[in-house]
Amino acid sequence: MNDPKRYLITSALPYANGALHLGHLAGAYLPADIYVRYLRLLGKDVVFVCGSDEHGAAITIRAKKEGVSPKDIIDKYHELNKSSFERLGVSFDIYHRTSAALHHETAQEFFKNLYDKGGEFEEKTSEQYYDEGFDQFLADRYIVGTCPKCSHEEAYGDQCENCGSTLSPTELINPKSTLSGNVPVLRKTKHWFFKLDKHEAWLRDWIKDGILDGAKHHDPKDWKKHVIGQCLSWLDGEGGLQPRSITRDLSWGIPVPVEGGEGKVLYVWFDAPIGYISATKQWAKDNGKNWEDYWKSEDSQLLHFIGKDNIVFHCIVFPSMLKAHGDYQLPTNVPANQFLNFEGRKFSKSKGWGIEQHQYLEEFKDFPNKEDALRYALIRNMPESKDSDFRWDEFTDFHDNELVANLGNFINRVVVLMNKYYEGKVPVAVENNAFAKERAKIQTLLADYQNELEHFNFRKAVLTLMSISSEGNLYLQDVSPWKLWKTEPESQIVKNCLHNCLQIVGLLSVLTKPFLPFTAEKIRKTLQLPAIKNGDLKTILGQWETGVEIVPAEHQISEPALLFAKINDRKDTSRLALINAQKEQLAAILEADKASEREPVKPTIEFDDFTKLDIRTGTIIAAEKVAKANKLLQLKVDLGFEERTVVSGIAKFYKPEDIIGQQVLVLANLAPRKLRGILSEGMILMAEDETGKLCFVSPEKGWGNGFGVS
Ligand code: B3M
Ligand code: ZN
Repeated sequence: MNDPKRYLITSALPYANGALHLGHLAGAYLPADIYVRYLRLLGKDVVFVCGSDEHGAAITIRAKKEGVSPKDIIDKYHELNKSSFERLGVSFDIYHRTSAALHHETAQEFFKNLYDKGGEFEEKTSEQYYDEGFDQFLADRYIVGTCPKCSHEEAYGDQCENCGSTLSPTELINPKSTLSGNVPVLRKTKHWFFKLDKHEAWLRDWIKDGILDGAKHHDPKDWKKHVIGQCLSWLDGEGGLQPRSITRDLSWGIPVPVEGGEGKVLYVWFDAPIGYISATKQWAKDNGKNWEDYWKSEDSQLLHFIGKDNIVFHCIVFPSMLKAHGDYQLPTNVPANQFLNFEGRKFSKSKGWGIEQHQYLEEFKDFPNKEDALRYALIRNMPESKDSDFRWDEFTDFHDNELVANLGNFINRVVVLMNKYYEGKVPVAVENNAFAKERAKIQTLLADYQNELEHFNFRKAVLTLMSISSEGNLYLQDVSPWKLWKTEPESQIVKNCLHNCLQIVGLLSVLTKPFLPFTAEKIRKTLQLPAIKNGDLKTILGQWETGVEIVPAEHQISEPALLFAKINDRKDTSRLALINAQKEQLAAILEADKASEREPVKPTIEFDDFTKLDIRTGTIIAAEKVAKANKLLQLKVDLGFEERTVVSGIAKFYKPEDIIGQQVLVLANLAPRKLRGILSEGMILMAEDETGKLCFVSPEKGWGNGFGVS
């Protein structure tokens, strides 16, 4: 397994019901693209597949909301996401669709195969929510209600987006149909369940020890800890793995291809991962290849790049499906990422918090090398092992301090000097031993670069790339050829120095490719070297090691080209203005959020309703804690005409001894009620401050007790 013949790399198939944001890009697409580009540079046979996931209730819900057909929705977002990926340099070999006929056939065949085997599925009749008004069963997403875990009132039947819990519709408190708003009823319906429980034992060996069918399949040490941790929590969770329903009562989706399946479709999470197979089939067809080489041969490695919310499907459910089918290879790794937040919060489309890929491309259309600027910021902060945060200030710092001041500056200086001293013609190096130290240092860094990439440590890998560029800068500074050139323009030291620097630039032109593909090609153009092709990394690594020139002597390079333009530039503030505009939008959202918290939330009342309230001034004359109730204080309030006992929920904010003598407003005609056995005869008016603390609403000092308030 150490040196596979082929690689099949997948990125999660995004739902075609919306545009993708930067969090998606950093989670499952950019890391896969880096890895794939790296493999290609090594000359490996690799196929990178992705595409739109076009089934599932989320798509029909969106269509209903917009009053269009599901097909309109998927066509729109398929195109939008596909083109945004392309523009950002995500280099899929195919971006397929699960609405394609080939996919429908493939998924149905897969289902039939497991069905015909017997023993993989079981049929169960169960009770599911049904909307009587709309005359249909409700997919989990069509039911909302209160989350039993966190009390969020708009949890979906399959998941609470507030606390992240996985739910089943019957767990929701006060369930409602999103179609009609009515309370759904439970009705019997038949479904097919995939017997995951049957697969538990081998899955455990496979995940924990990397053992499959009694042989070593992979080294679990190569898997990310959080991925294994999540898998084990499923495997070792209460009750272990349970059969999972893989059909739904819906009309949008892939029809269930067996008797009794009329009116039902495959559950979207059953057909979506099969989408990787159908995408490979389509790609193979288009390119005269055999798809089975990639899926069924032991010489082939399968890797799934996903976000952490998809781990169970890619590490437990889909591998079980593949194993049950037989003759498919299982993934050798699933390097899932955690989540990227945006300026300290979760991305939220409804709140406008975050930026979508296509939005970035449009809003930054005049920003030089916007694609790589974004890729770089996302890689530097990639949520590889824990959640991370995208911030515009960091975007600016990474860009100006690293891309501009390090990489761009080194390449620019070398190219400028080359043109100035030698009209761009690479000088011949003679007795070049002085460079041996730097050469060896870079040799070590090259090994680190490869090692980090191979272990999906893309943050570290890109930093190593930057270290190589720093090495170049240091060397150039150290020799400072401009000093010598002034007096000795023909100096061999100057020639050697620029020759050597140019070799580093040549190296960088290839090393940048996985991360900064646009920059890489720009550097190639400046060097007047051919566009990068598969296997080039292997070639240059060999050249570096053996001292063969990457950019040969006498070769002609061209004038410097702009790679990156500083954001914090006093002469041209346009780029900083773009960043500031982003930050201002966010500040406005935060402001609006605060304001909306203060908006009236209760329905309007008539004046007569208001006059029913008898609010009086009073003074607290005694206060004590209520036994066994840490929130409550028992107060005695002088209302002028009488003393009242009032139980008030302010114990968290005030000590009894501190509030004796406090003037207050009391709702005096509130019906008395017993709290903890004490009759409370009124209510003290309190206001909440911005920290959530309750404060007294008091009459101006010096008022007597018992006066009315209007
Ligand atoms: N469409 C969920 C998601 O976009 C789902 C992934 C399918 S991968 C086979 O997060
Ligand atoms: Zn919740």
